[in-house]
Order: sequence, then structure tokens, then C-alpha cells
Amino acid sequence: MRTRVPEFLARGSRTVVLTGAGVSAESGVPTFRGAQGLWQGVRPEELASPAAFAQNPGRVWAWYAWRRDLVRRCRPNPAHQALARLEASLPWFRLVTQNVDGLHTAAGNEQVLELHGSLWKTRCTREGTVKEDRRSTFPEMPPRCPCGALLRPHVVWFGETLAAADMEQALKDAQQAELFLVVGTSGIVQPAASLPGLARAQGAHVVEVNPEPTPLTPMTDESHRGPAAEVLPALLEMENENS
Ligand code: BJW
Repeated sequence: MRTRVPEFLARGSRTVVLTGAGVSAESGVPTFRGAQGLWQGVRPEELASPAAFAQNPGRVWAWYAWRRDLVRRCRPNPAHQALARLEASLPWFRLVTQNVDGLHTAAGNEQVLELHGSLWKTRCTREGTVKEDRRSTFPEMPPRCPCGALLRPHVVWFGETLAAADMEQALKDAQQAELFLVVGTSGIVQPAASLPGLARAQGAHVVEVNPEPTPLTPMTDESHRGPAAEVLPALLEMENENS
């Protein structure tokens, strides 16, 4: 594997990692798109949009309850674990994830920016109150807040804006990165997909880990093809040949 990653890590370079659904694939969490995707046969907007929720909150909640039940049984895989070790070994490290599954935190990462929210939180549609809530069965479906209004999953759906503070932080981090790793994302959902390009424009060395090429591949300095649970630990724990 020809790579400059060990060289960047050996000198403690500022490192940002952007992850997508593929990093959790080997934990048993299905990805969104592709043959085995969560949305196989269903257009994403049919479930992950404010319009879908307004039209049929019970259907949308049934999907999230099913996902909660599934993800609850999943454990961090060697890719998550390698990223937790990476955070512990570097003076400046940021992990930006599009995933809502909580597996990076479960693996031990402490600084996790969950750009698309969390599967394990609900939000009151009237009061906006966000609460941790790990249930997958509810006394009534769709579930309601004690105030009587519907609860919704605390995630970012299509057409909704990401939390401004989170996005600002991610943009700032991308601009400061010397090494930027993009792991397991199809790179088509904005604005997360713009972060690697921004980092590269500021001089970062951009490295992709994905079994398939993506629209981000042409802007990367290195692309490593294979499952993250195999490629990432090998890449991050290689000896630096220049030392
Ligand atoms: C492996 C692997 C293994 C497999 N190891 N890898 C500019 C241009 C055009 C459109 C837009 C634009 N700006 C905004 C938009 C609209 C929209 C958008 O991006 N649309 C595109 C689809 C075109 N974006 C938005 O609406 C965003 N809001 C926004 O920008 O607000 C302002 C605005 C609004 C409207 C117009 C303009 C501006 C919000 C996006 C929210 C995304 N939400 C979801 C659902 C979250 C909640 C939930 O989980 O239920 O987030 S959608 C879904 O996609 C989820 C994911 O986080 C996200 C990204 O998917 P990801 O992680 O990349 O997964 P996959 O499945 O796509 O790919 C998996 C990858 O893994 C593949 O590459 C595999 O090869 C790989 N893989 N096995 C490593 N073992």
C-alpha cells in the first residue's frame, strides 16, 4: 500500500476524518444507497424528508423504530476502533460523521460532530426540546411529547438545514486540516460532501477509503479500495518508512 498517511501521522499533523454509512457496514448497519441499501426500492425522500413525516408520521416512525432496533444490536468494528485510537494518539483531531448510529462514541471517540443528528434522540415538533431516547417501542405510534405534540427523530432530513454551529465547526476544521480522511461515504449528499474539496483547496492531503470510486475520488490524493474495517486499521497503524 503506497501512502503518505504514516508520514503525516508521525509528525502529529492536524487530522480531520469525515465518515459515512460505509464505516458502519461491517458492524451490520446497512448503508443508504446501493444494492444492500436501507432505501432499496424506496426513494430516500419518501422517508427522510419533512414532507414524508407531515404526510405519514407513523410510516416514518416505523422505519426509525426498525433502525433503532437493528442498530442497538450492532457493535463498533475495527474501523471505528482504529479511529478511537487515532484520536487518542494525536494532539489535534476532529471526527465529523454523517452517521446517526452512535458507533463512533461507542468505540471511544470523544470529539464527534454528528452532522446529521442522532438516531438516539427525539425532538418535540412544538417545543423543539431534544431528549435522549433509546426506545424502539413506544406506548403510542407515532410517539408524542408529554405536551401532546408529535415527537420526531432528531436527525437532519433532506431540505432541512444542518445545525449552523455544527456546520460552521466542520467548515473551520476542514480548512485547518493537514490530513483529511474520507471514509465510507458516497460523497453525494451536501453540504458534507463539500468538506474534502474545501480541505484540499486549503492544502490538505486528502485520502479516501471506500470499496468503490465516488464523485470525490478525482479530488483525492490517495484512494484505498476495500472495506474500512480492513483498510483503515492497516493504513493508520503502518510504520512510517521515513522515520
Ligand atoms: C463502504 C463499505 C465498507 C460500503 N467500508 N465503505 C447542492 C446541490 C444539489 C443538492 C443539494 C445541494 N445542497 C443541498 C442539496 C440538497 C440535499 C442533497 O445533498 N441532495 C443530494 C442527494 C443531491 N441536501 C440537503 O437537503 C441537506 N440540507 C441542506 O443542505 O440544507 C440547505 C439546502 C436545502 C435544500 C436545497 C439547498 C440547500 C440535508 C441533507 C441531510 C441528509 N440526511 C440523511 C438522512 C439522515 C437521517 C437518517 O439517517 O435517517 O443523511 S440522507 C443520508 O445520506 C444520510 C447520510 O448521512 C447521507 C450520506 O450518505 P452516506 O453516508 O454517504 O451513505 P451512502 O449509502 O450514500 O454511501 C455509502 C458508501 O459506503 C458508498 O460509497 C459505499 O461504496 C461505501 N461502503 N461498504 C467502506 N465496508
